[in-house]
Amino acid sequence: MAIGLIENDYGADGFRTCRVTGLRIHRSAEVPVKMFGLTAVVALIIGGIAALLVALTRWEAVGILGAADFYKFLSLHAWNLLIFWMVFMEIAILYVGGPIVLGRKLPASWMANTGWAVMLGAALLIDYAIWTTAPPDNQPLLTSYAPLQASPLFYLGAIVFILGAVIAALPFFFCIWQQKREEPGKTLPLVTFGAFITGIIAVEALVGGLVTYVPTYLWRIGVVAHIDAAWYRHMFWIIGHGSQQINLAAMITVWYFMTWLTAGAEVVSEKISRGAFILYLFFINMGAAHHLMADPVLSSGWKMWNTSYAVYGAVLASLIHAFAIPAGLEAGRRKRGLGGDTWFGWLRTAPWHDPGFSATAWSIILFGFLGGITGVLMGQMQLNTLRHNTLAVPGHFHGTVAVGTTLAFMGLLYYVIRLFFNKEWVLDWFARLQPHLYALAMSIAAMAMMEAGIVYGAPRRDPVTMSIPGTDFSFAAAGPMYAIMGVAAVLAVAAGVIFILVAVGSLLFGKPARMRVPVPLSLGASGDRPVHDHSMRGTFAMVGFFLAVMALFYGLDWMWLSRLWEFGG
Ligand code: HEM
Ligand SMILES: [Cu+2]
Repeated sequence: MAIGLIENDYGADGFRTCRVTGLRIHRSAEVPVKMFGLTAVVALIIGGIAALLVALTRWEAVGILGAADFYKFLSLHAWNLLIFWMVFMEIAILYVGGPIVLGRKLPASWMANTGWAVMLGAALLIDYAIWTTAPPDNQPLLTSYAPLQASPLFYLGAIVFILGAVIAALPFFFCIWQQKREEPGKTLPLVTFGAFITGIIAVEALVGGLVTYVPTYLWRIGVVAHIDAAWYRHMFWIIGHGSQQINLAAMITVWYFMTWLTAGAEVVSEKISRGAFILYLFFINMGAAHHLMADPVLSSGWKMWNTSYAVYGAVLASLIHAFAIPAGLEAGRRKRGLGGDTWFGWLRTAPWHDPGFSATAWSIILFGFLGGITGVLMGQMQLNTLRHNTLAVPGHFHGTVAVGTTLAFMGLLYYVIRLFFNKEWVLDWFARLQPHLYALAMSIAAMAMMEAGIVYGAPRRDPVTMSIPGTDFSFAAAGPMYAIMGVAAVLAVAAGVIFILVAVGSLLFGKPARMRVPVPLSLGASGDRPVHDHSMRGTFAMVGFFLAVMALFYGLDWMWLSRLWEFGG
């Protein structure tokens, strides 16, 4: 059974031609994509179960877990979703963006298998360490802040996982190197270029992870006597924030890929989109400083240079992609004669019933409005104080990783099932509904967290949600927000369950895929005009609206902050 799932009909040279995209796919690249994709889905299941328990605890009317279990499941939630679900998917994305888009073999594919096995072993070790953590050890949560000590196995697992990811990423770089040697004059396709930038950012982050976790492990097992807490925080965010940069760059690469594949998008300006990826390369790591805004050790000048100047190079890059991708969709569809000559016909007639498209489209829209706007605001030194350590912080990053990135990866997986595993989706109707339900529910959950954090000051990482023990301080007023979050969380988990049922069900029981070239990939009547010659007015209107919303919340945040100052006076 498993062998049947992994294999396809390849020619004598190991290649097959994808009947939908026309890409030439080599076995050495396709098999690892499937392995990494499947493993990511397993992590999604574990992290999703933990999500339900954690959310039902924060919904104080249910309050399902006690404090010790809360932190155990919160740690499982964070590591299985933010690290394992994402990183296994990202390695798969490197192989799609590299060898598969280039029509090449994956060189040294044994390294892909080795990397996968090492990462899987490490992931199991980390889950085991979290599961068996007992005093005096603490649950690591995502940040494993020293000098609070976690299980030694946890640090070991983190190191091994990082090494595994580096091993798995290497064949991708070999592939790019071979391509450039054989065809030095040819530029890489944009998706490959995006994957390449993702890969470089990933290596930087992973090296930062080793710099953090190797000394911390040595300290934990007693080889090193002392660990400096400020040093740890500073180093940790190289990987802590760095892994979010990987998520972002990988997600944007998926956006370009999936809007092309499912809806006929084109790249309106290669130069501008590539330029935006390059901006990430230089500026995005400075964003790491936004995690240290309240840190007493670092100077204000350091914080401001990084978060109020340098990081806008990366914000600019995101704004460029936020324009370029919808514009490519609009112009590409207009070129194909899809949606008529109205402002938004191209969007209205887009394949919203196709979960590959709807997941991608919601990912783009909601990442921008929920994750992006709040991220820019709270990455700003003064406004950060409004949200610091409140539930608004998880509210923000569920807008980015739980709504945005997770939806994009789900959308990609729908197509991995169809195009690589060659299976039609089972429960077709549920599959079509799933991205919409998940997008809606997870957005509401994220917004309720933001509201609880900003308006009521509800703390993050706290199972005792109604009061601060030993004080008169009560969060009772936030009760309705916790309830909204709880109900939305249950719905979001339900949408996650549907995704798993469709994914696993299709692999086991799906009919052989019969999907043909989607209509959008063929050209319409005006297809001979270059893509940038077509109107993008719908996109201009939408990004104008987006910028207006961002300006509005920027103003609101400053107003709220000024109200806080009144308390002090
Ligand atoms: C059904 C989906 C999800 C629900 C209902 C959910 C809910 C929650 C809740 C209630 C918290 C605890 C907030 C606190 O007390 O501080 C949390 C934390 C967190 N979640 Fe999620 N989540 C979901 C999906 C995801 C996904 C997909 C990711 C990553 C890809 C993710 C990453 C995290 C992280 C990193 C934390 C913080 C852990 C820490 O503080 O160390 N979540 N989530
Ligand atoms: Cu960050």
